[in-house]
Amino acid sequence: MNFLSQDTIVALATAQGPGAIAVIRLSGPEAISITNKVFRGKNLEQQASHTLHFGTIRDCERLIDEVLVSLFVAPHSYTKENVVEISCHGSEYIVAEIIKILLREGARLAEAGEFTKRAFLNGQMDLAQAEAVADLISSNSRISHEVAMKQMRGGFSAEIKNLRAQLVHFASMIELELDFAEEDVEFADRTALRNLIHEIQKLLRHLLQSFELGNVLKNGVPTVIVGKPNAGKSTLLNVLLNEEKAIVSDIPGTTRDFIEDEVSIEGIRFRFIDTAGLRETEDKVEALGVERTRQKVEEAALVLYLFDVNTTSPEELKAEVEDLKTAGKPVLLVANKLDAAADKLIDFGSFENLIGISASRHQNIPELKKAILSQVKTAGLQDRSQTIVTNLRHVASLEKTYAALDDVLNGIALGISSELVASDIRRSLHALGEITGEITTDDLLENIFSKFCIGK
Ligand SMILES: Nc1nc2c(ncn2[C@@H]2O[C@H](COP(=O)(O)OP(=O)(O)OP(=O)(O)O)[C@@H](O)[C@H]2O)c(=O)[nH]1
Ligand SMILES: [Mg+2]
Repeated sequence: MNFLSQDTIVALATAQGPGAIAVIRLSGPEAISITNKVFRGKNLEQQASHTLHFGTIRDCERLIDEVLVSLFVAPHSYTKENVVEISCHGSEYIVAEIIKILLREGARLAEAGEFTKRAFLNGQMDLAQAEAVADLISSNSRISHEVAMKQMRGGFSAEIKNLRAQLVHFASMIELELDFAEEDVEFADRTALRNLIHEIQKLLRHLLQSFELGNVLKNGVPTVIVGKPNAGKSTLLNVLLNEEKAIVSDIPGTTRDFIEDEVSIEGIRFRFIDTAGLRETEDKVEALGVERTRQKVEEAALVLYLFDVNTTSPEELKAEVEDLKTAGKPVLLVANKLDAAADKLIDFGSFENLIGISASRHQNIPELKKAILSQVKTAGLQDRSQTIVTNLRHVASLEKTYAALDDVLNGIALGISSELVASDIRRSLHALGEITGEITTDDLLENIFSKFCIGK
């Protein structure tokens, strides 16, 4: 596949705002010649690829900045086009001036994700790899970084290609099955075909199941801390965040609105949400807070139910657990203020998923973190070679592939014509091809790359 772009695009590749240096990037047939027109130093059009050149950028005779220019001559660049990167001083004014004169010399402003889109269209990377570039940029924990890096380097694509190869193999078996049909070996052959499809579906199921974890890795785990007023929820939030984020006081009903922040535990991001204590109240503002707490429980992936062991009876806790169950979320019961009554925990021996702590004394917090982690399905993380799907678009395509294979199986069971079976196989191949971009539409590309930042 080769996509010949006429335009030369330009954009700031580093973050907006002042910095030590800023990098302005150009890509396209005229990238080097346009830069050369405003650059004083060596003649850039006569330099080798992968070389660096010091010089100045001038607007006619006015000196704009001293810069360092990196040259990448097509096809040896990120986009496979001519690429120039101008490192200038990181002033917003300088950046704006340089881009302005590059535009005047014939470049045009890049659209969001256009560099990476060109890299994809020119065959530098497939679509799943291009998407991983965006994931890599936004990765913010050890594991989300690891998964994005693996996908960008083609790990996931290799898995999809492997599935495709198996399906193509399957298609050829169908032809074989046709040949053998007349020789009356149909039954055995079909069993083999069915087994192959089952094998492929098993792989697909693995990939689909990995999304539960993949989604957690990408978006974090919203974890809501609920409980009666004064249970110590805000104290616990502060302990987990390692920061005095929420106001703590001995007045029940201190927290009115929810307070949240993110923290990483063993490489997985959790968003902890402290809430207004759950109770019947006459106070209008507090009542609103309680209502919002219920909403937060709806949105959460995990609920920490915190209670004061000194003032809560097992019967009360049981009633609360019943109530929480209706939300259908995993609940971890956290008995707080153990420092004041260490032996009280025995009363709660019959509860599952219960852990005792003292938030204010920082007791048992590592154990609590471990318990929180255990609520997240991290099974896939043990085996570092397993592919984890993190992208909803990929899930949709995998599901389509799976459904098409179901149709293949049904077709075989019903003894429909081989042509129809073959058409269902093609459908499954098509759906897989959407992931790596063998099959694309303009809308799809627009949708994917418009979410990138400008300059990437
Ligand atoms: N002894 C003891 N006191 C604690 C512990 N954790 C919190 N407290 C105290 O309990 C009181 C209430 O703590 P908060 O963290 O404000 O409780 P909360 O659940 O956020 O309360 P509301 O915001 O009113 O719903 C404060 O006086 C804390 O110092 C603990 O582990 N042991
Ligand atoms: Mg509070």
